[in-house]
Formats: sequence, C-alpha cells, structure tokens
Amino acid sequence: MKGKEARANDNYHHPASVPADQGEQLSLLLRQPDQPDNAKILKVAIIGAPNAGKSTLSNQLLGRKVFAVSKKVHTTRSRALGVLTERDTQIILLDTPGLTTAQKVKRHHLEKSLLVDPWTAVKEADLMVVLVDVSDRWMCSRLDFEVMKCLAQHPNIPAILVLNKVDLVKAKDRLLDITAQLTCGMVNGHRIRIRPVIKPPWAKKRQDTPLDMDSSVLDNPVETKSGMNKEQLNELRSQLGWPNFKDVFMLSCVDKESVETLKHYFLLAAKPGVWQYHSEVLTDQRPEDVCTNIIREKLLEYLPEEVPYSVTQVNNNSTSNWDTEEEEGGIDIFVKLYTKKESHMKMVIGVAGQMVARIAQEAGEDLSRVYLQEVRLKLSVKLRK
Ligand SMILES: Nc1nc2c(ncn2[C@@H]2O[C@H](COP(=O)(O)OP(=O)(O)OP(=O)(O)O)[C@@H](O)[C@H]2O)c(=O)[nH]1
Ligand SMILES: [Mg+2]
Repeated sequence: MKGKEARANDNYHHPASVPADQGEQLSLLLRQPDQPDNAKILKVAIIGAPNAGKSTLSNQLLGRKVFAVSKKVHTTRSRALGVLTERDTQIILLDTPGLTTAQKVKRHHLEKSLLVDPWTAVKEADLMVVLVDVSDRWMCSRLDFEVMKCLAQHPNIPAILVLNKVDLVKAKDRLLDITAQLTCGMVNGHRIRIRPVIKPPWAKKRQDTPLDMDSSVLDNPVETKSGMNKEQLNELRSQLGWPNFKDVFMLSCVDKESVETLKHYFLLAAKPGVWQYHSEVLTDQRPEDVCTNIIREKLLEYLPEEVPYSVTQVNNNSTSNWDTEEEEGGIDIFVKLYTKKESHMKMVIGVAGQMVARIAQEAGEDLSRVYLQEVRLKLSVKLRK
C-alpha cells in the first residue's frame, strides 16, 4: 500500500522500493508529490566521523537497506537522500560521507566530493544529527573536529547528539560521562545534571550538583560564525564538545526499536510544509548507484585494507547506460570489476572463485530487497593497469 491508500490506513506503513529501471526511478523522483492535507516535512542531515553508523541509522529509519554499510571507513562516498513518508509527514534523511580532512582525502585517494558534499547537504537541513560511535574510545573523548566545524558553521540549524553503538559499551554509566564531555555539560541551554535513578534511603535530599566542568566553557558558549578565521578555529580546536545540542539520545542503530524512538522525535519535530517527493520515493540514488555501492560494501567487508579502494566497477552492458536485462521473474545485472594489480585480482576472485561468487550472491540478495524483485547479479574480474 502506498500514497493515499497507505494514508487512509493510519497505522500501516510499508517502506517503498527503488525501481530497478533508471527511467522509472527518474520519473518517480520527478512525479508531483501527493500532498496530503496538513503536510509536514523535516530535513535531517546525519553527520559524524567516518564509521559512526550514519548509513546504518538511515537504513533503519527507512525500513530498507538502500545505503551501503561496512566496518571500513569511507563506505559512503557521496551524499544521498532517503525519504521516509509516514501519514502526513515526510522525513528527508541526508546520509553524508564521514566528514574528513583534505590531507586524508589525498592520502587515501578519496573523491573530492567527500570534502565538499557534506557541507552543501547540511546547509539545507532543518535538523542536524551528530552521530558518535561510543565503542570507539577516541571518538567519544571529544567531538571530531570536522563535526565541530560543521556545527559552528551552521549555528542556526538545531543539532542533536546521538550516541550510537551503546550495545558495545559494557559499563553503561560511561555514557553519562561521554554525554557530559561531548556537550560541555550543556543541553538545550541548561546545565545537565547527573544523578543516580535510585537513591539510597539514607541519601539526604540535596541540590543536584552540576557536573564538574570547566566553568569558562560553560559561561562562554562559543560564538559561531560561518567562514571562521584562524583564531576561531583554534578556539574550536580547544573545545572537547558542543554546548548547543538540543537533545541527546543513546541508542544502537542495529536495534530497530531504539531507532523508533528517534523516528518519533523526528515526526514530532516536523513542521507544516509541502512534501518534496512523492510518497513512493525511497531514495534519490540512481538504481545503478545503489548496485555499485552495495557491491563496494561487500568488497570493503571481505577484502583486506587497500584492495577494495582500488577496485573500479563498470556496468558490462554499456559504457554509459544502466542496462539491466529484464527477464520474466527478475532481472540480470552484469558488472565488471577492474583491479590494478594481479595480486588484487586474485584476491577478489578468491580460491576457486569463491570470493567473487560470495560477493555476487550477497549483493544480489541485498539488491533483490531494494528493487523488490529477484536479481541475478553476475560479476567478472579483470586486470586493468
Ligand atoms: N554493534 C553495533 N555496530 C553498529 C551499530 N551501528 C552501526 N554499526 C556498525 O558500524 C559499522 C559502520 O557503519 P556505517 O553505517 O557504514 O557507518 P557510516 O557512518 O555510514 O560510515 P562511512 O560511510 O564510512 O562514513 C558497520 O559495520 C555497522 O554494522 C550499532 O549500533 N552497534
Ligand atoms: Mg555511510
């Protein structure tokens, strides 16, 4: 059930699919949005350091995996939209590549878009979600500097802090310390106070003591301007956290239920406004990009360090067109994987072709769930120096 039909039954939500046909996807993206009465909209930019779980969160919110996810950094290479339409509300999610620096782009031969794209995406947002991987000790000792810069450059966009991967943290009370650290002890203009939920009976009623904070940080919230000069950047560099978050969430993006809480928060935060897309739209990615990204996800997941980053993909059917061969009961997709070194080619193929067969099998299954039809994915591996 989609569009009006779905809205007629308030409790029903069936996540849409991505048309496998490029033309169909394009016309869906251009289709006039089916505006309900009292339409509401919220554009959410999900930002964070590489590997924080941004794409995992977007997939969970959408109810379908349309963004590639892997344990390696820089899985997402350009920004993409996910569209979640529920009842009269449309949430547009901007999945961004992990914010990174010019040096790292150069060092890892990454696309320049990794640097530029997140900023342009964030500018249009109504809400910024800063995702932090709390299982990474370094990442939760201070906010990533690139993230901090992004927050400082968009002082008028409300931001929330989401601590992710709490399932990997054994001592849950550590989450409170992390919150205090990453918010400079301030949330929504108030000092946060930490107290045990169950007080021992002998505990005297007393004023909650504010967290032990550097008072200079608390008393002088950072003045933020876009186009920061060197001094402002240095000041920002000396900060561990951001004192202007509106709210803080602690969750595990792999757990659907905890993500639901965040989804409800978004639905409540949505403001009256016209929808930007038809309710059947799930993502603005081209079907072939979804395919390329999912294949890269498998390469990143199963091949060692630099190998996946050096593989290029070419659609076998044509040089410029995504030309899937539609057969009855599914589609056939042919993709060539090019490696620069013979040793890499051998690794991608694997012993007796097992590696490439596994990648084709798993990526094909993922794509079947995206396009909602059977996908027979055929991969071939070639050397191209
Ligand atoms: N245990 C656990 N793992 C998680 C959670 N959220 C994400 N992950 C894992 O973290 C890794 C990175 O997730 P991604 O969603 O690719 O992270 P990302 O922020 O989009 O990464 P980039 O696109 O590279 O910037 C994957 O292996 C996920 O399965 C979580 O809540 N718990
Ligand atoms: Mg990602």
